[in-house]
Amino acid sequence: MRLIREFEEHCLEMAVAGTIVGGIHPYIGQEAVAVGVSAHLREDDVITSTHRGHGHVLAKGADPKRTLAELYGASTGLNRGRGGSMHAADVGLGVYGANGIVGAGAPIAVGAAWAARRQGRDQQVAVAYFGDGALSQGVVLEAFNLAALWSLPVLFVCENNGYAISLPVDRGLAGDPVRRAAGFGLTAEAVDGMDVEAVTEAAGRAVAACRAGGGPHFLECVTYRFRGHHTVEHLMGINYRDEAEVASWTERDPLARQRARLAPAVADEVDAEIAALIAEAVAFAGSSPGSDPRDALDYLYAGTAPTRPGA
Ligand SMILES: Cc1ncc(C[n+]2csc(CCOP(=O)(O)OP(=O)(O)O)c2C)c(N)n1
Repeated sequence: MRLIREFEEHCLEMAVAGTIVGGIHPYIGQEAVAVGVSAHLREDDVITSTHRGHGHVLAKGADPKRTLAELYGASTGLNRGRGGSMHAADVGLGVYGANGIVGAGAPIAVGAAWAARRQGRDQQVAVAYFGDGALSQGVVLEAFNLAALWSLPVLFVCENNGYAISLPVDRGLAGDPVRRAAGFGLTAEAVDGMDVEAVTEAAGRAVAACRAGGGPHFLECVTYRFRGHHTVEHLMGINYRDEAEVASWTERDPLARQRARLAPAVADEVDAEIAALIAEAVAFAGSSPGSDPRDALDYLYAGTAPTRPGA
């Protein structure tokens, strides 16, 4: 959690400074979800992520140096600096990509689980992360349906942070998320998404049941983003949330809650370790060459077809 928090604090500064171009969507406040779920994932398990994806990608084990380089647009980035914040992927690690299209990761996760079954990889689980706003996207409901129909090992993780951009969940979503998922036949429950131990416990049960052939599961993680929807909002000072509401969630900061459970010396050691990792990532990304614009069309197609004149 500390790695994700520090990574994103740095990214926010770099977005303001212009080193990271384009908006980023901070995950700060939601770290317990990605960490609690990832605690049970193996390297060959698959995740699909969202526009708010740095936490998911890092928690699955992506190299912080190459992830930061990706956001810097550097050629040493996870995707050679071509994807940036909203498209960070690491297929070898089962990270099938952050995704700027709300809900788009859910059918990809179902496809990955289906492919794993067809290829005899029965123990593999696919996790689809998405927000409360995605719960009303047709593709997510289709994904629920097919995963249940085919009893696939998919864990759907809904991070209910209370807002879809500025739309409060009680004005955008009819009914209850858990009941909505259960209506499709998914085993569904809600959990305190601000408590890493609660998420770890619930995700552990869900992932184990998926692996054991228990069909798809749904976890509603009730959480909150401490910052704006994205950096542009942050920079423009747009606000639609009540100060008292933000303060009451900030008191439930998952990092502070977990720190209180650790011996102070252990917490200090973790902090020092993370500070060193971030310093290393910043040095690596900062000294890496940028992507070459002349190669803009490379990697668009698989195979050997030339992608630029004369190549
Ligand atoms: C299909 C689609 N519709 C609309 C958008 C514009 N959009 C970007 S983020 C967002 C809100 C998403 O809210 P939620 O799923 O709750 O995730 P959160 O931002 O809260 O993490 C919307 C509507 C989009 N990117 N894709």
